[in-house]
Amino acid sequence: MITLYGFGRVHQKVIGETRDLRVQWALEELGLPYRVHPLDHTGGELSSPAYAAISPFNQVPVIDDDGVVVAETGAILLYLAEKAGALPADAAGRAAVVQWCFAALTTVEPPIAMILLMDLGGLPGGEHRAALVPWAHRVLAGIERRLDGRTWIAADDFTVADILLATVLRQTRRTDLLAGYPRLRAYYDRALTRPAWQRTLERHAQRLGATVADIQ
Ligand SMILES: N[C@@H](CCC(=O)N[C@@H](CS)C(=O)NCC(=O)O)C(=O)O
Repeated sequence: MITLYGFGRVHQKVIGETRDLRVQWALEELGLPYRVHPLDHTGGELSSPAYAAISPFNQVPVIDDDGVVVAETGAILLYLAEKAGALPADAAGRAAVVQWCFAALTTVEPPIAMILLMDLGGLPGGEHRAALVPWAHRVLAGIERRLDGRTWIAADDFTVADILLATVLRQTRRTDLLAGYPRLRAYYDRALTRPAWQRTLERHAQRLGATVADIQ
């Protein structure tokens, strides 16, 4: 049985934003049995020696699959997809999934995550935020081009790369950054109306003592 180490208590401001959602969505989507081990971040549980032993940076998420411990969201999602037989059979198809996982996390996410952090008050915004906006548009325009004639980002079928990209894009949901990108907007809606994401939101909200409306 897979154990997902996720948040059980975390600062109010980041409920609904955390990366354990990405792993839980993958588990729900792939139909793998799992349990969640809820950690109390506000109570310092991520800094405990027991958690440090499995999480190199004292962060969430981590999974433990009967002794196989994996940290880092992208690595976890690729591990789970491989375990579930949900990666393309051919090398080119697998490489495309890996490429788009990395693209989501290392090319698309940096400007978008920084803007979110500023909007949540975790970093000063102002001119710093203004400088990030053109960078965000550059990566969003690249995704818009990639989605020409495509339903999903890496393959004909939905893959874990879509989980990463859609959850990265979700960080823009309280901004107007996606306006002007019709393919991207439709892609985003297509991904986030999937039943597995809806189940993930419900379970996450329940665990964190919030409502789906609070975190959607
Ligand atoms: N590169 C890591 C980043 C993990 C990460 O930033 N986790 C955040 C939650 S989304 C965390 O645990 N924050 C609490 C802390 O750093 O104290 C991944 O993709 O898994």
